[in-house]
Order: sequence, then structure tokens, then C-alpha cells
Amino acid sequence: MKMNFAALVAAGIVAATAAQAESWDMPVAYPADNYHTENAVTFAEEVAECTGGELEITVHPSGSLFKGDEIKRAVQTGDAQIGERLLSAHANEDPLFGYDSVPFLASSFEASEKLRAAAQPVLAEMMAGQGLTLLYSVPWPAQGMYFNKEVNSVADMSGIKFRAYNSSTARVAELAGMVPTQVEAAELKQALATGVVAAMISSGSTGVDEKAWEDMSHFYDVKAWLPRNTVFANTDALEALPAEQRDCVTTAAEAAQTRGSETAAELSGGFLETLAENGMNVAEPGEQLAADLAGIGEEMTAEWLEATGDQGKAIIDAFRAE
Ligand code: PCA
Repeated sequence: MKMNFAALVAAGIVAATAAQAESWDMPVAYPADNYHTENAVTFAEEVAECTGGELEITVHPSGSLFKGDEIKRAVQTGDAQIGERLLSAHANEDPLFGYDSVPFLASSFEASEKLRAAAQPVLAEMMAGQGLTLLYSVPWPAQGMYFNKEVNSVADMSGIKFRAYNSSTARVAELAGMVPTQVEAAELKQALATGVVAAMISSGSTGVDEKAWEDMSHFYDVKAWLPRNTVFANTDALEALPAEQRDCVTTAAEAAQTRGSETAAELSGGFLETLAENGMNVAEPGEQLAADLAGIGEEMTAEWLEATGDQGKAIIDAFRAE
């Protein structure tokens, strides 16, 4: 029996829309209930709605598809079409990726947004050169320091095993006489529980995700910087989409950036309250600690400017001019 296309669809032999729908994988490094991941899921839903279901993006949380440190490469090679990554963790490729982790340069949500805007042209161009299209980025709350004892100065940190997530966090550790180890968030709880690391710099958000109070006792709200998670697509995959679908991705990305940034700011105070409610000592750094860290910050700012030259200076100048 000969059947036409409509008859095949009606008979369930061919699925008319499913056959046309494009499926993208979106690996992310952070847990499903973290606001970055929830924001990415909403982004994917908006893209699905806008494209009438023709572009389906599946978010894979907690480094389950690709580990945090593999995500950028996976998107570059096309093994994933889109992904979210802490770009500052790639500052070893190019120090400009670390623009958001220069100590005390931008330590409020407002300043973080200005710095993002100032860095956007340089960042987009660098990523384009790697076959990636920058879509949106969302800040983490300001970074504080977690320890399992009271710390009043950098001298008190000597020899502590410190979890790093990028080269800035490793450099803070080195300059403070600590011993840095790079650990992805997905492995952080185990590293803390087994004593591989005993301290870290991160936000209240990650502290709550990891139940930091089970492993550490003190949080110092030093507000070192607000690193960002950045979402980018494989440029070839993006360009292979029909123009209307590409527009859907761009529009949803813009909305995700605004929504995610607002959510981060709304939640940040509550994270610190949760740390305190669970018994952590949450405090401002004392005078000596703040002064010591300011000194480390100055040194690291000079190092970053030295490493990035005119481009780094242009970002800081544009940030200050905003
Ligand atoms: N959480 C992420 C990066 C910065 C933050 O606040 C982490 O610790 O991996």
C-alpha cells in the first residue's frame, strides 16, 4: 500500500514536527536548584516557546554531561551546541577571561553590570575567534572567604589547603601563604569532607549549595569580586539555524541576562542568612584582614594589567567611565 506523507503521520509512522525539531545539549557545571541553572532552564523554555518547539535545549546540570572544566572545549568542538561556564577559569588561555575576578575592582551587582558592559566587546571578539558566540552572563554574589577557624589576618591563613576555581582564587591563596587546589563545584563537597581542602573563596550561593556549615565555621564577607557564569553557543551550530530561530535565541539570552542578574541580587542576602541560621559565624572582615586583602588586591590588579596590556586597561577605563 502506498501512503502519502500526511497518511504516514496519521498512522504514527512519521512524526511531522519531531523530525524537524533541532535538539541542543547545554552542559552546565552547577546544581539543578542553583539559580544559574534554573535561569538556564527558563531560557531553554523561552527558546522552545519562541521557536514553536523547533529548537529544544536540554540543560544538563552538575557537570553531568561535561565536567565544568570540559564545557568550553565541548562547545568549541561542537560536542555540545551551547554551554555555561565560569569563563574566568580559562584565564590561563588568555588573562582577559579573568576580567571579572580582579580583586576589589567591581564588588557590587551594579559595578559588576558596568564591568560586564565594558568587557563585552573584547570578550565577544575573543570568543568569536574561538568559534563561540557570547550569549549572556549572570553574576554570582560577591565572593567571601570560608574557613574552619577564626581568621583575623593573612598571617592566620598560613599553610591552609584552599579550594581554587580559577587562577585569581589560586593567586589569592599563594599570596596569602596558602596551598591552592583547583576543585570544580561538583567535586567540592567531597574535597571538603575528605580534607583535600579546608577553606575557600566563593559566594553565599555556593556555600548554601554545599552546606558549607558542615565543613567550615567562619564566613568573612570580603566582597572580593563577583565572577560571572557565561553562556555561549557554537557559532556554526547557531548559524545553521533559520534566522527566526537565531533571533529567538538572542532575545531569550537578553532576557536571561536581566532576569538572572536580578535574581542574584534578590537572593544574595538570604544566602548569608542561611549560613548564619545553620550556625556559621558570618562577619565583615576585621581591620587587619581587610588591609591585608587590599594589599593582595593591589598586587593582583597590577599583575592583571601587566598581563593584559592595552586591552585590560581599555576595559578598566571603559568601566570607570560608565
Ligand atoms: N560559586 C562558584 C563560582 C563563584 C561562586 O560564587 C564556585 O564556587 O564554583
